[in-house]
Amino acid sequence: MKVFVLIGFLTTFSFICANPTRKLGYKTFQDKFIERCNYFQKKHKVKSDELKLKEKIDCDGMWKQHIGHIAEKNACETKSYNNLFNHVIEKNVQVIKDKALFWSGTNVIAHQFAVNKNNILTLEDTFSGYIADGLVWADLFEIDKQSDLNSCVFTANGLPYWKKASELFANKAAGTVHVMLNATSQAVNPHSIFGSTEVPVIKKNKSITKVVFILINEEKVEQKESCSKGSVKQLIDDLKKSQKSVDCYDYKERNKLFNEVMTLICKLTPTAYGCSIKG
Ligand SMILES: *[C@@H]1O[C@H](CO)[C@@H](O)[C@H](O)[C@H]1NC(C)=O
Ligand SMILES: CC(=O)N[C@H]1CO[C@H](CO)[C@@H](O)[C@@H]1O
Repeated sequence: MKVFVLIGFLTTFSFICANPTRKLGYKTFQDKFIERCNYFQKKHKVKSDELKLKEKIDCDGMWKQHIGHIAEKNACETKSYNNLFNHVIEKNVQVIKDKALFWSGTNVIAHQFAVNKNNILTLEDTFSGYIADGLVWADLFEIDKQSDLNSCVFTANGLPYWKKASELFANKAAGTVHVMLNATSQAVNPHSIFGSTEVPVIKKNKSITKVVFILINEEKVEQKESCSKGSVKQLIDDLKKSQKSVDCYDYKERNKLFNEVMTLICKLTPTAYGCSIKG
């Protein structure tokens, strides 16, 4: 009896000592992931809701089968997430028509904007984005493996997962899509998720017929790029070659939507370029 207690104690003790960070972060990650997976399905259950999953996903099962043991696979390879996306998530998510908003370098504004508009959805509103939003993938891995992960997981909160999720989002988008970019400097960064992952799918996907750009700038200084200059101009030309219809709005070329975004920027950052602050 005493021996068992002692062994139990030693096992627990050595586990805690050997994996202090993993133990803390791992559990939180697991709990949040499963909890959000269940909550998402409760929240989106009306038939007309395009975020509703086609079939119920067993959240504990999904964790056990596809995420819990991810640390034993190569964290930096998108391949490690193939089964999760190809066999569980993809077949259960619906097409998002005329509502998808892609963003890059505009995290806060894009999400704030999406919250205000019920006809705009970001990746983080969809199932795969929602369940992992803000979670730190490095928490799933042993400390001694973490140095290998610096190249991907630490830099973008689990890049391979987000790469798969973004790819899926672009694949499921249809009709008109919106893109909110940071025009302060290079708006279409080839190393961003948008530039590296979403753009190629958007170009290829024939279901996406129109792309509407909204170029913003939250800094004090004037933006470097516009609809007619820089990386966005290049992308617009490419999209037109891929038979997409394109609209682009910036500080010179405004529409109602741009003005709404501008109002939001000035509310959150009154010192931003183009906001008239008194005094
Ligand atoms: C927008 O781009 C500028 C220049 O690269 C950068 O300093 C700024 O942090 C970016 N804004 C956001 C919200 O990422
Ligand atoms: C080529 C490509 O990526 N096509 C996808 C576009 O989006 C639809 C859904 O809207 C997918 O079914 C296609 O596979």
